[in-house]
Amino acid sequence: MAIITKLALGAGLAALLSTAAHADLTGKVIGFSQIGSESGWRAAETSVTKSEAEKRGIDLKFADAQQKQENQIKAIRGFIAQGVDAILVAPVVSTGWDEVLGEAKEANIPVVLLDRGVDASADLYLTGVASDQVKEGAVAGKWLIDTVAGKDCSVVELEGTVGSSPAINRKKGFDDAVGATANIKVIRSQTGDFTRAKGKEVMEGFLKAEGGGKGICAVYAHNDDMAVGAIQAIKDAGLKPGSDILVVSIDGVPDIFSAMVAGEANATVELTPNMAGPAFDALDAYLNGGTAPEKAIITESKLFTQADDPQGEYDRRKGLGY
Ligand code: GZL
Repeated sequence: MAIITKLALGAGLAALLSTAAHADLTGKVIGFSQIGSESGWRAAETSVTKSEAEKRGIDLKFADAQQKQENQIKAIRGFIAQGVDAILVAPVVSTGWDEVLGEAKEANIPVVLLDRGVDASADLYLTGVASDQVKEGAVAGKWLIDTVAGKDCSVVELEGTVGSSPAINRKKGFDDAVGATANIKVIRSQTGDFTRAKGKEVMEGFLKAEGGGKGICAVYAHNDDMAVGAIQAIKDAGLKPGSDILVVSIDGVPDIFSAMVAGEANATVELTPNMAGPAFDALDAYLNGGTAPEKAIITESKLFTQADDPQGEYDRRKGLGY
């Protein structure tokens, strides 16, 4: 039974402490198979990973998969052929990894998963650094339950990439939370693939299907980028996001805080972009000390609303690689 190590640190503090804690990976060659740059959060994770690697003297080999699993598998095989010391993977979807992870294991190259999980045997990777994605959905659901305070509320849901662990888990957390109430109902749910453009397009469809939006009380988006797209669609339909239609999402990127300042978004659950710091610390202990980390390293999920100084949160994140 994998013991969960809880990292109760916010984004800034985690970056700070991992600098202090970083040990000797100088000269290590580490491959990083990144999903792509589909969202502001993903871009921040990439820039934070590169700066964390630089701080540690790591030779990071970066591969952008443009959100295609076959490109990730190709990149991982390339890292294996190069004989890298370790591999980081942010797996775009949960299934289809057993074979290539088995090849890395055969080559004795440790793999660390970042920000998403895989449906594969835990002995095929060293550890995974991610948030508790079910909890993120539940926190968003509880915020809505508390906010509507018993009033009837029809919600539309913008789901993440089909088959990805955050889409599966954030849906479960939110739907289970609101499903336990008698007044909140998810009336439509569709993937927006974690992007602004798709989030806007799907929200436009929801608004059209629901009498121009009159029937919609709230939108729950699995990430802030889809929420920002939905905000634009709501405004184009002549409604006020944040009041006519409540907006709750996940990630905590700067643009959701500027939307909160404008009164156009209501709540977000923060996801630290610094998954690499804990990943490199685990690799250091393993490669230099033979210490096997826990199988899951869980990062903090913190709710932010319009009451939590959104301008200050925007300013604080601007310098964090977004
Ligand atoms: C979640 C991460 C998600 C972000 C999105 O851990 O995988 O992927 O929430 C990103 O912004 O696309």
